[in-house]
Amino acid sequence: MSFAVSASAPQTIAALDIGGTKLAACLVTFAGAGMTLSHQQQVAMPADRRPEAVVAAAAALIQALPLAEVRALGVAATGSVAAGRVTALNSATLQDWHGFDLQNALYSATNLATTVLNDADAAAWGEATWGAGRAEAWPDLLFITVSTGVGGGLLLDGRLRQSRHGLHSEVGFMRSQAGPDGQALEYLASGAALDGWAAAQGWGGGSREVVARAEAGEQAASARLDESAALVAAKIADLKVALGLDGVVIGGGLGLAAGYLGRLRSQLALLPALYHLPIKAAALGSAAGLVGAAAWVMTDAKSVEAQREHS
Ligand code: BMX
Repeated sequence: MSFAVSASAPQTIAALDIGGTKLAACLVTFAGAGMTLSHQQQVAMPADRRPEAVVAAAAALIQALPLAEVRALGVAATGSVAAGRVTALNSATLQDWHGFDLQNALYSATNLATTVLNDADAAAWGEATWGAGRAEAWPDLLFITVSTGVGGGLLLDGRLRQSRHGLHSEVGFMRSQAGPDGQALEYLASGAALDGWAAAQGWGGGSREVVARAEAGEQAASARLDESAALVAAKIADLKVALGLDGVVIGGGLGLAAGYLGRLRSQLALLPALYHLPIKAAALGSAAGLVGAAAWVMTDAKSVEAQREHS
């Protein structure tokens, strides 16, 4: 889908983020050199996480927005995305999503031209163009969300890495232990992994309680967070030397929780200097995916340079 854009006239895009635990939507208006979010709203993911139920809840959220001036819909969705179709890698997050044509389903439900990106890819694009990467000379940028899952988005030479089959930059599905029983990072380091660990300690407050206890100085909680941060830091280190990354941006509910970024930096600092690189917090916070999905719709050239020239 191509969207010719006049640089001067304001353009409003509806944005939708389908995450592990919530659906969020807003309008994103691009005018001259500025970008504004408005009408932000959020609901919990429906208990039924199959495609039809999620599309119905998402369509209701979008239809509640004032759509008169809206020219298209940009979507950030958890799961691997190829040509608008979504496949869940983690079947606890989305059920029965096997190449589901989300782009077409949302187009049919809203009548808006729809473009779908993976949520971490969208957030990477949002942070590179309007967030923490904007002030940096980081053409090779990795975004990692530590949230329900652990997701990744990668810019190489200022271009968002996309693959024909959709399976790319999935940092959470890199394996974390050697051998046939090695678990993927996500099942050890994510918010959902910490929720499970908290429950096993008899704590009802999930990963948030782990963070609160660690901040209050409780040793077991602190060690468990360090373990998560060390696993993520090891992946960052590997990707830095493999890809020549300039910097990393961290997002997600756990990634942006008190103390997590500091733990990540400390764990990376324990490794030899060749693995070191700057790590920043997502400047757009939980809106990174919304902004990125909308910004992606706005530029045909799909390079950070083109996006900056445009804005
Ligand atoms: C999972 C995977 C990624 C996603 C990441 C973060 C699914 C359904 N999702 O690794 O595609 O980017 O989670 O997304 O397999 P979250 O919002 O679900 O945490």
